Amino acid sequence: MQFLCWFALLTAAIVAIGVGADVTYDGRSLIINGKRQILFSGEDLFMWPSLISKAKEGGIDVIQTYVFWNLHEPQPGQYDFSGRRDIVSFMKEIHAQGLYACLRIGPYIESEWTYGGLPYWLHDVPGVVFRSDNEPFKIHMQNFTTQIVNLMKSERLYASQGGPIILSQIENEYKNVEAAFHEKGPPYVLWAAQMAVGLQTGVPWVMCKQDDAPDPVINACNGMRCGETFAGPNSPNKPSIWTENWTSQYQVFGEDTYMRSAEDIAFHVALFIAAKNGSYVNYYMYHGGTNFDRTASEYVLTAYYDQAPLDEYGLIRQPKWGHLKELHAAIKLGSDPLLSGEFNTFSLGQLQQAYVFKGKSEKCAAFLVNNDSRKDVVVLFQNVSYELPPKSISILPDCKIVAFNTAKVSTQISTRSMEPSQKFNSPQKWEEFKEVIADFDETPLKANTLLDQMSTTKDASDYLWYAFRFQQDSSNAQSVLNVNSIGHVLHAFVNGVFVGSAHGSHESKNFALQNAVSLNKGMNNVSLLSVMVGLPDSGAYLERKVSGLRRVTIQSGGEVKDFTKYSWGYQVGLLGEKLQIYTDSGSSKLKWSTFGSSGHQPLKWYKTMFDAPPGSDPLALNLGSMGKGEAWVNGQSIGRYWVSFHTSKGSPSQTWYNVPRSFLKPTGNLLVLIEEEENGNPLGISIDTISITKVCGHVSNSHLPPVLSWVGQNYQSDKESKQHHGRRPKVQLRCPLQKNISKILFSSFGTPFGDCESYAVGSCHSSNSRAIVEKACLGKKTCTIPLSNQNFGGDPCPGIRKALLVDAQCT
Ligand SMILES: *[C@@H]1O[C@H](CO)[C@@H](O)[C@H](O)[C@H]1NC(C)=O
Ligand SMILES: *[C@@H]1O[C@H](CO)[C@@H](O)[C@H](O)[C@H]1NC(C)=O
Ligand SMILES: *[C@@H]1O[C@H](CO)[C@@H](O)[C@H](O)[C@H]1NC(C)=O
Ligand SMILES: *[C@@H]1O[C@H](CO)[C@@H](O)[C@H](O)[C@H]1NC(C)=O
Ligand SMILES: *[C@@H]1O[C@H](CO)[C@@H](O)[C@H](O)[C@H]1NC(C)=O
Ligand SMILES: *[C@@H]1O[C@H](CO)[C@@H](O)[C@H](O)[C@H]1NC(C)=O
Ligand SMILES: CC(=O)N[C@H]1CO[C@H](CO)[C@@H](O)[C@@H]1O
Repeated sequence: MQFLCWFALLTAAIVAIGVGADVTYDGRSLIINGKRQILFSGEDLFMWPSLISKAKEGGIDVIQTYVFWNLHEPQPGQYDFSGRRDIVSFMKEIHAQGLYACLRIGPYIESEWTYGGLPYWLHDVPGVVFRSDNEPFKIHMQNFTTQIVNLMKSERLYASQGGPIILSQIENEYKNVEAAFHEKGPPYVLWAAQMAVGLQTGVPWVMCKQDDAPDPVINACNGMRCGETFAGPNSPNKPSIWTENWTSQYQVFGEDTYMRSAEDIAFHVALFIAAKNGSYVNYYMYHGGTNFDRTASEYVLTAYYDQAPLDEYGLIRQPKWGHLKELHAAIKLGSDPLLSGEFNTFSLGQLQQAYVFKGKSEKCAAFLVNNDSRKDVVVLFQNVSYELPPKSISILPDCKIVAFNTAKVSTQISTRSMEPSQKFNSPQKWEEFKEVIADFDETPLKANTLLDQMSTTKDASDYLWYAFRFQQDSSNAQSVLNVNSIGHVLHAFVNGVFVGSAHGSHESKNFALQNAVSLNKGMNNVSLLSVMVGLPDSGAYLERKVSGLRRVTIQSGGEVKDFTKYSWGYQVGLLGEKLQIYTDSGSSKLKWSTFGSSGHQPLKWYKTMFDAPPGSDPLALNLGSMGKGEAWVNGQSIGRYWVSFHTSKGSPSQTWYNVPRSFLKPTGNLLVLIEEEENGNPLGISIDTISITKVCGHVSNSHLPPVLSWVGQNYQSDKESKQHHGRRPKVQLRCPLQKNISKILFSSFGTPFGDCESYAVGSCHSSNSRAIVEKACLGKKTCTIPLSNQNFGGDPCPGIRKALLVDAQCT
């Protein structure tokens, strides 16, 4: 019933707008309006109202977000807070839904965002050294931070003014690089803290991973296992805050998805609360979304944390979302003793530990931890036996009844499907435009050396042409072109003919291209297109990082000609980019050809029109037939795609690319792609709808609170156990919005084999299983089926622990 208190508190805060909430902290937690708080926070990059409400329903109290300097100040002194950049409206939406906000200003943010959020123009400020005790950097950092804080203040968005913002962050994981800055590091930390505090927001500041954060800035933990790794606040007066609990991991092209289970996340969150006095946990990410445009950093995928509790498309990912929701509720049931009780810990066995919080008036909450990753154990706690599955924590909000165990997932598992809605398989629908291969003579910029790609393009494009020409005395078919590059992809052309491509990876950025080429007698033109897949986002001295070609040689017969120091011509970007041919107006500036008229060759633009698929399901382009490039819908970039870079398992890291419905008109939408590779085939593209099509629940008798199933003298009747939070095991199914359960694919009460991915009837199976479940669920949006003999018309196998597995289709 903490939830009621919680909402009451917020209502009070909203009514009290103008008066302002007082946000302070002590060694236990943040204190808002004099009240201690345990807070669960969800990180997200630009969530829409429905996402905020799904987060709230999942037991999230705080929305934490970064501020992206390079989005908001694209040119020095020119600020942009329009459209997706409207951070004020975002804060107001959070407030309107009764949640708090944590604003991570940075302004260095890393976050797999291009250049770590710093605008590229900062690189060209004379004498600048990023993130150190360096005047030019500090001036710009202070200006931007002040700009954001003043904007928030002018809209009265700090909790101290009655707004939602209860915390702000300055810098980001600086400890990782501090040593590299030698004597310029520590004074910068001190300066950043004082500068931030001096802005007088009326709410606390945090520095994450900065164990020496200067007072009164709170040092916070980032990581996957803060319950084990966090050394704790650096002062007894500061609370234990976890700003980034990675719900999975960001993904790069060429790598497989990292799956972090709901059980593992729940274990570490419960441990942080129990063992580290944790009072604030933020999920990184709760919703990641999409790196539209060219905003992802080096090699980082366009989809960002699709494995988060709310997936890339904003759909609820189960069981992660539901399991964490139950965890939040269980922890909050014990808020009183947790926040004001006395703490004790004692051993329950070799690898088992109890963490007990005893409050006034005998209120008590306990966490029973089994750190044995293989064995199920039974422990005795206050004379009662509890069964603890391997690597799990049971939460007893009253020190008696288990409200939650981190390893027992009773939430349904949902399956997401992509269904083609429109195919683009007709050649008549497409037009194409062959990108012009840059030629030395035509290049606008010349230099007698290989230039760094970043300082040449200034991030205006991923593409930089490096061109040269040379005289060859004889024609020689045996020549070999050798290029060494550090960023990130290379396509090579000799005399206008494609000769080969090569690329590096997130792990190894150096790569070489080595291709046989045939040279003409006389003049030869070599054009090398170097392509970056995002700027770097981390490391010390980011401003010194360079990219692009490092060495170029041609071997002919026995002779090696080195062109590294030679007369080079440069062109930033492609012609199609310059003309913005992906926009309505730009696409009419040139003559498109019929599809297929220019044969197979890399570097082609493709264009088609399409109508928005009916309905409201999220949409994505299936680009599985393409190679590498970027795609635009009505002039808006939906990001880079790269499906030809396969993972070790032989599949693309990302096949589907999010197309928000807000980018679309009902009819006549313009789709344009630049395809860099020869084999990309737009005829295989489709626009797909994305939805949850299947839900499955699997619970067994072991989901009963252990006091019921294990200790004879403590056995309680069904009637009694119902009073204990209604926690009788049951399968609960829920189809997403606008969908009902249309078919029961499998149902077995007994001892079914397997799990929700593959299953079969076991030796014990109630013959009523299907009929009972169909009756309860068919045609409904949600249904609940209790796991009880009574419900299934009798016990199919007395004396045996039973389970119920139901798999259902949603349409
Ligand atoms: C910083 O902000 C101040 C006040 O807005 C302005 O006068 C100054 O030009 C800015 N400095 C830089 C380097 O942008
Ligand atoms: C948690 O708080 C208790 C009581 O304030 C203290 O004894 C204990 O050391 C703290 N634990 C950590 C990990 O900070
Ligand atoms: C659990 O065991 C692992 C590995 O043995 C150890 O690293 C970790 O610190 C332990 N955690 C707890 C909470 O005891
Ligand atoms: C546990 O049992 C012992 C012996 O029966 C008894 O003395 C003690 O009071 C009991 N403790 C609790 C917490 O019930
Ligand atoms: C090389 O480029 C020059 C200048 O555009 C052109 O005149 C010449 O024909 C090209 N040579 C070859 C072999 O393509
Ligand atoms: C789902 O069921 C409800 C009530 O049973 C019904 O009103 C609704 O039309 C159904 N929706 C679909 C999409 O079948
Ligand atoms: C992104 C990142 O730094 N992930 C780290 C998260 O924590 C795990 C385990 O502690 C590390 O292995 C990852 O590198």
